[in-house]
Amino acid sequence: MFKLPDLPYGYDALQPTISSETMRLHHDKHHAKYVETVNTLCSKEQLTPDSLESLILEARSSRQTKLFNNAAQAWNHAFFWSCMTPDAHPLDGELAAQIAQAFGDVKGFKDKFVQEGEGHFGSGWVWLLATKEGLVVRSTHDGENPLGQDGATPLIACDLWEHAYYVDYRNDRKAYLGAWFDKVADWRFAADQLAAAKGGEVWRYPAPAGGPALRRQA
Ligand code: MN3
Repeated sequence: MFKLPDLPYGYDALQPTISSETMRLHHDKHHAKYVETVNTLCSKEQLTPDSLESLILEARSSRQTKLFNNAAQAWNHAFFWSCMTPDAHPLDGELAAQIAQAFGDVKGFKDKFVQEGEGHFGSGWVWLLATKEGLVVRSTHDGENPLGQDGATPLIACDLWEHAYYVDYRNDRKAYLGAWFDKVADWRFAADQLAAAKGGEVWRYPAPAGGPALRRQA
């Protein structure tokens, strides 16, 4: 069984950029429902995955759409909570250097990230990815995520679904993206992901409890 991870900060910690009302709905209702549905589907199909990551890859390759969408959304949201902090720190170090290489400078990167997110039609996510060709900004539809896609490592992601911003920004996705980038995006987390992409432990969803590991001991 996969657990819904707690937020790494309080519901009100990201105010005024993101209200506690949004965080409560987003974490306790939307994210919780994805995790619950994954567990229900796993029980029904008698699946005992070692990790959410392996389940996502398996569900994608076997075209189990409902399982994939819910597993990927469970992962994306936990990743997203880790991509934000009440204690935001400017972009610097190796991450800033690679951003300069790919986008000219931080402003060029912000413009690209916000434009990609604003221009993305419908629900999805906007990502900064580390690829073999350097850093890229990419958006994905609905629950889709970059795991297992051409070796890209996600460094940071922003939720483009309306539930992520409608309470606070109504239809102004661009304002949401700009404030998110400037005020709450955790560039230290992104920098850690970049370092890990070169040989280390990238972020992973908490391992399922009561799963295969327990049975192996029996
Ligand atoms: Mn969401």
